[in-house]
Amino acid sequence: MTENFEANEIRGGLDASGMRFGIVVSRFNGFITERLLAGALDALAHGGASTKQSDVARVPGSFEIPLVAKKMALGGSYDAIVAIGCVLRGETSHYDYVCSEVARGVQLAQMDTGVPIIFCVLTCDTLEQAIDRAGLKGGNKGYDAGLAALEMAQLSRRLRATASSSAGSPAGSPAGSPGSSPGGKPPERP
Ligand code: INI
Repeated sequence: MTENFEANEIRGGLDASGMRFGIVVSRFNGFITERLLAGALDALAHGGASTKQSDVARVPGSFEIPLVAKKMALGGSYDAIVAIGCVLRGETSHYDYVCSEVARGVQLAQMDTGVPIIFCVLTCDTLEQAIDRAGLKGGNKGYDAGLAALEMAQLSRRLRATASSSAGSPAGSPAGSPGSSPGGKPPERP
């Protein structure tokens, strides 16, 4: 006889209730990054988030994003963070250094802290390509990042709730580690 085992699927939805979001925005190529920020805030509003549920930190350039994203994550009060920047290829290898360090730094920051950090750093050859991705032909990548933040925030909460219901510890608290609270202790390193 065959039995029908159904897997328990854990998904993140797009409901922002009770969530807090941190957004780091680079001022370099602000013409693009401000549009991406508007798109991200639009997506969070789509999930029901009021502007009071998000804090925006501005940094000089994309290279500075990972440190500030990590500091926000370590604060323990955000369910997800969105990292917004725009790097345009110039005539030197500067572009390659900034691109690789911001990508590596953001990934390290989210792996170190356990807080989802959505990567919304455009890396384009031309300004036209960036414009297309900040509200024209390519849609708005900031909006996509906002949706990803909603989904990852909720998925992380659900995973924490699942883990604590099997371990018998408190569940459903925002950000970071099991049992952490807004403004509380920084999440423990995994
Ligand atoms: N920062 C960007 O965000 N985008 C760029 O295209 C860029 N370019 O081309 O130089 C850029 N440079 C600045 C860099 O991110 C740092 O702010 C700077 O090097 C100071 O650390």
